[in-house]
Amino acid sequence: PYTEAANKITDDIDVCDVAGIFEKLKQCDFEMFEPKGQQQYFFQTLFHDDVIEAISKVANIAADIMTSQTPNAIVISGCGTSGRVAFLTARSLNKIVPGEKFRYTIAGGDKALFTSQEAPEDNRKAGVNDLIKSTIDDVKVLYIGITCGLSAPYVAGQLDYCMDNLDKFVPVIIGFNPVYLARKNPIYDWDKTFYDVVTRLERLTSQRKGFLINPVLGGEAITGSSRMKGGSITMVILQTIFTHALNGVLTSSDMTSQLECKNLLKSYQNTCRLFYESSTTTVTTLMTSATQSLKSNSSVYYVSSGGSGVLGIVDSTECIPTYGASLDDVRGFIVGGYGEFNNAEGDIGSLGKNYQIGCDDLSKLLKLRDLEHNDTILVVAKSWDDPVLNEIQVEKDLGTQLKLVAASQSNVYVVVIDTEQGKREKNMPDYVAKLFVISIDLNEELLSENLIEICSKWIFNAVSTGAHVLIGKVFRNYMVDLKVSNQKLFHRSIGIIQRFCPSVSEQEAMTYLLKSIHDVTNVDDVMHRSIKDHVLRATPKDKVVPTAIVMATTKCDVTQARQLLSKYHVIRDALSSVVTP
Ligand code: S6P
Repeated sequence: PYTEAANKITDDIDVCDVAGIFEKLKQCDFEMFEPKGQQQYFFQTLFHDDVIEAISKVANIAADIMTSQTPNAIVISGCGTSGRVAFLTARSLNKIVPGEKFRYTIAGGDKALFTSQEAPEDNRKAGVNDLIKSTIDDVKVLYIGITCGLSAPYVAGQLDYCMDNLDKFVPVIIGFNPVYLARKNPIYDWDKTFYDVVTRLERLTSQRKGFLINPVLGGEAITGSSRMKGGSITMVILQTIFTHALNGVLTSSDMTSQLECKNLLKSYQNTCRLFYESSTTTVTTLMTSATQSLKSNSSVYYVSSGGSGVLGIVDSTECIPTYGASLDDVRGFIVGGYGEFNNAEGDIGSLGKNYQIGCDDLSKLLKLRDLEHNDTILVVAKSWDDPVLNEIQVEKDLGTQLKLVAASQSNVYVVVIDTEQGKREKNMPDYVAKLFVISIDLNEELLSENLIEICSKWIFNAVSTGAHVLIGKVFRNYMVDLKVSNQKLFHRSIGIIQRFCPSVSEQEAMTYLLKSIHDVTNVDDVMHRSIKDHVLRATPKDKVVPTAIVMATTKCDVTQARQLLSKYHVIRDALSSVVTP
């Protein structure tokens, strides 16, 4: 699948400096709109007529639901990043569309907004239950399931349920593979695969009873890390659908409607270009600071307001499963805390520190940090009027902790995304030494909030990705030390082993993986177990895939492989010592 393919652009990202990493991330993001390489000739891309047509049709249905008086709803759903983007979208639309018509479901519930909950992704029954629960009182429902890889069982279950109940549901799937590359592996406790379910949807599309929006984007910068391009283009598509619906799409002809969608998508492409053109110094400086923080066992803290605050929290959450980061490595905070975050389950801060997301929580935390820490605090403001700037614009004498840290050794960076050139920057307090302005000239009044928000996602994604690459978490463009915590990651692990040991077959790669998961020299006793069992055993374990790679490369046993790995602090160094280029 394209969503699991390594991207040639980032083949050597692990040996690049900050400028090189920034350039590669930029090239990869440009591909969202214009994929390079052969796939553009064979598969539909974002601007393909079929994609635009589907977006415009879904916008029509959304407009209908948004304006109707009957109890109708729009449910957006997904796992991991896809579910978080679903939440972000529903949250912001409920603020502007009356009637709380937007709902989200995410595998693992609201906990999954802040921590990685990968096992529930494989639970298709939980998907169905969550969907039924959130739409119990509704007559008509537009269901938008997001699964970048066309693979998540949680979404498959919901989609199938919608197709069994077409009198109530209009199902839509957003993903980034052609249908024939949808996942064909069996789903636990079910006789259907994702492929079966999505081909059923494909048949419905000709009758306009269902819709499939699946442009190909080119591989992710870090292989399989769909939080990046996948998450961004999901935002672009959802925002295009709903902006178009809000624009009064019902009154326009098909042709006009499609043209308007195309123009909206072009605004994002234009913003992406402008963003990368004007942010090199800012982002590379931030990457360098974040790298130094992580290297010295210190933390990176993001602080923002509104949707950008949510995106900072989302980015920090993803560092844990993507890079095996600790809970403290990268954390996000939002101005106004839970009151502003506005998730369905409300304040769940009592569950632990990772659920504490307000600026007050950050202030308390910083009080406990001693001055030896070399933290990076990144404040992203969407304009000169952004409330986040008040968090740092306090009188020195009032002494908020955020200010105190600014005055200490910590690095406080303030980035203002400035779309109103000419409206001068307010006086920043003199302790904010590091002020960066990313100037983007936007003409799109209606979209501008969304366009700026996505820029903040690109900043957070680049900083966290760059820093983790620079501390050696990535080998070539693979995150090899992934947690094998669900079916998708189990299969990805087999692919990674084969990538670094091309002489081993898929079956052999799986054997090495099982040896590493179960700590055995002979897999006969474990081979027959289900993938679910293997995943359960693998989830709490460290270095499962690197151990398998060392075994496959050097033909040693599991104990010897672990011994070799224990000699190195950095996985990249360990694997470079055994894998020949
Ligand atoms: C990816 C992220 C994951 C995925 C999740 C859903 O970078 O860490 O949490 O979002 O696995 O994937 P998909 O393909 O169903 O959208």
